[in-house]
Amino acid sequence: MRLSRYFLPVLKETPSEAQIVSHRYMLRAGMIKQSAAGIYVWLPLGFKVLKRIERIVHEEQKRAGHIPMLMPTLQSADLWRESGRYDAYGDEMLRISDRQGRDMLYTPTAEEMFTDVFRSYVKSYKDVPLTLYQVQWKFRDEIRPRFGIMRGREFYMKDGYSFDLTRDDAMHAYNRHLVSYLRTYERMGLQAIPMRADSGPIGGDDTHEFLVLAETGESEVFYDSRVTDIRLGARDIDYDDKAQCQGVLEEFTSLYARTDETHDEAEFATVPEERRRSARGIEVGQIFYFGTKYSEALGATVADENGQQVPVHMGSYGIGVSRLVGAIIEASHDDKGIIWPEGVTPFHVGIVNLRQGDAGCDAACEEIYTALCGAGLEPLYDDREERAGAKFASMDLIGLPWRITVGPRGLKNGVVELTSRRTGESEEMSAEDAVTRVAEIYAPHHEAGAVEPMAGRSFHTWL
Ligand code: 5CA
Repeated sequence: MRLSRYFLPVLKETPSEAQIVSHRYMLRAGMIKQSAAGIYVWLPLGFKVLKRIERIVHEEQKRAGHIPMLMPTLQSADLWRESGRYDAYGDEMLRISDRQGRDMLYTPTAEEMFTDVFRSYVKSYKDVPLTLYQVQWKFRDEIRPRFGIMRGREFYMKDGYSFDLTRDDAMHAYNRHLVSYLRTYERMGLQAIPMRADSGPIGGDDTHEFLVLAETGESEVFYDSRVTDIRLGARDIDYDDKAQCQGVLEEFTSLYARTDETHDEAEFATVPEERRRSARGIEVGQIFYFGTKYSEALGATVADENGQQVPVHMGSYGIGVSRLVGAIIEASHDDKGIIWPEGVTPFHVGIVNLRQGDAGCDAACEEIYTALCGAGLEPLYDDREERAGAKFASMDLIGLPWRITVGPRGLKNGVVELTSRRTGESEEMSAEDAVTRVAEIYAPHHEAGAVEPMAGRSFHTWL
């Protein structure tokens, strides 16, 4: 993309309404624009990051064997009356009536809808286990929408629902989700710690929230500092292997880590004092096992091996896709702007032409641009007639992890400059070497997503 042809409405002033850094930078970098309280326009740059995050979520869900589909956002109240949640959900549910006076609602979550699909088609134990999911807009009429997209009223969520014959199988679905979530967040350059939590209006006994530690987080958390040393890394996971998934869950959840809702002072006191931490965190996902709560209410049963009708055991699993955009910025920025992790960056590398209009510089930039595109990368080429200082400031603000700077002085010596946004370190090298280096940096990220059924790169191959 050439910046002269893009739409990147960068702001010079710091917007006064933004209280936390991610909100400030998202507004300044031209990623979002507020439309109403807790409702945002996703401008091109923000939309791109949102889609990068969504893609990783899809890839990891697919890898774990889960099946994507899509539910309507407007749903009939009748279905929610069956579960009892139409009345129980309270003011967070946006209720609408259509021209016939029928009660409708904008989906705040989708347990009922998925359970209804299941009960309509699945009749036998042979058709489970089954995990269906979607990435879809949700609406919750939050009392205090704040921090930009972090606590929005409209937000983008991945929500998955598992259906199993037995509790034991359902616990495997729960464990499998936990493992797939760890991988999902790590690919985004985040550490999200699973913590024992409270289930709220979704219900159920077993639930973990995934928290990214950040001073601006809304949740208060308590943990053993050793949990921050554990990584999933590149280990091979067989998602059908019950023992392996259970083992990973134990590894990640044996140490003390809880949100304030389930915090237990007495148990916390058994953690050696020097390892006890209390901090704040951003909740970027939550998984629930709730047994037969919805399947019994809605009559989602299957015939077991003896022909007996039994309600299925269920769980639901959420990832805050739009909230992740903010969480990643909270975890990765400096005083000049955002620093995108390679896994989610909107463009892989910026090209800054220090002397636009100079034949040599223009030609070198064009060559680098073409070579990067040829290597399957997406560069953002700042080809505007602007001062070098202004170009650098915009690049730093929007936070691309790598920058190639092309100027007349370097070109005389046959070199350009490759700069890391994170460290600020620059290295001179030939234009060819810079392209090769950037391609090498991104190779593992391409591979991570290159599982067989979605090896291609177009939108449709996510699904
Ligand atoms: N049905 C279950 C799991 S699919 C569910 O709704 N879970 S949830 O309520 O925990 O939401 C899932 C995730 O969505 C949360 O972990 C959080 O990251 C995100 N989320 C929830 N409310 C908001 C909000 N108001 N703004 C932005 N993200 C939100």
